[in-house]
Amino acid sequence: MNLKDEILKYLKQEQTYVSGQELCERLGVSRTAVWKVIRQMEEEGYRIEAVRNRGYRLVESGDVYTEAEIRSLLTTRWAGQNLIFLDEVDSTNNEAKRQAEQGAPEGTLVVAELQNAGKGRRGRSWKSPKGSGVWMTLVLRPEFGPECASMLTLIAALATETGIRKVTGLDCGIKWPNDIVVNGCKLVGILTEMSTDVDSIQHVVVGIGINANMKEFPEEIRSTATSLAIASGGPVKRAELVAAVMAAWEQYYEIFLQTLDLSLLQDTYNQRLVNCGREVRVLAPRGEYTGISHGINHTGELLVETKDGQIREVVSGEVSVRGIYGYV
Ligand code: BT5
Repeated sequence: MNLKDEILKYLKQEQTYVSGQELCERLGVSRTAVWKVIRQMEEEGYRIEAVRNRGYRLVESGDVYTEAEIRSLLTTRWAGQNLIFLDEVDSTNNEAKRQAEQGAPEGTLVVAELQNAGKGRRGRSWKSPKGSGVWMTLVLRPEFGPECASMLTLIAALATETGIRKVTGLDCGIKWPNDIVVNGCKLVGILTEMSTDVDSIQHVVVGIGINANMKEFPEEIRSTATSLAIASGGPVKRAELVAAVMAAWEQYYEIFLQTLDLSLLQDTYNQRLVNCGREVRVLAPRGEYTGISHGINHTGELLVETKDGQIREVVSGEVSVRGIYGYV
């Protein structure tokens, strides 16, 4: 732990005044060193009260988005414990792949303030401005085969939805396979990419983009995108979101590993699926069709009942699903 991590942990733990002297003694550093870190923390958005003869007290923090703040909130055993925080990157998925190729361990999490080439599926772009979103990617080194990889996107959606609900209380839902929506607009996008060797996985990267504090969007996505701040009426603390999503991820992923399918998670997933029981339009490469969605099966395919009563198992990756009248 570096000095900032330690001071932050200490101030959070105590919740009352901690004297400069005590910090110096505990951490074995000079008063000047402590003072410098406190100044830096204030610049990052922490409000720290300094009272003569009593010491420092952490009053509150706004949307402080730093490595130390995320670390201080992580409750996981492995997910996100190897944390890489960057001010700017092309895409956290690309960086996670570069890290994985250099041997980064399972659970490595790349987080960036800004992506200058954020990616969606099939070459689409993902808007990732500075200061308002959670752009992050988790590295996995699974032992299961490539056929299981598409389920990871669904687990990520479940974890992200759980994390958002915990931090904001917002009633959002999953739009199969890779979106989270609220009020009919897209709040989160997920992009899973894998690198394989003949028939085994070398590594998988699971990228999650959460629109947290944006107040507006560029013209081309204005009618389909939204943010947590818009939907919940106020700013959210992004570090809390990262920690809550990682906690939920670790829990769901470990359940998934017990069976290597979604049989234990399917019911929870279907409860949170916005397009369950509704008429949907499936945009498949070989044409479009409509039907009633009945939720996912134990391997994550969406079950769609067409007019003739036939149940089709829609495989993610090939298709987009829309509501009959709009995006959801
Ligand atoms: C996705 O693709 O939804 C996957 C997005 C994954 C983003 C994360 S951020 C961290 C990690 N690093 C990356 O580079 N990517 C991942 P898709 O279903 O193809 O949707 C893409 C479409 O969503 C675009 O064509 C736009 O129409 C729309 N879009 C772009 N940016 C958006 C935003 N910030 N919010 C809502 N919609 C957006």
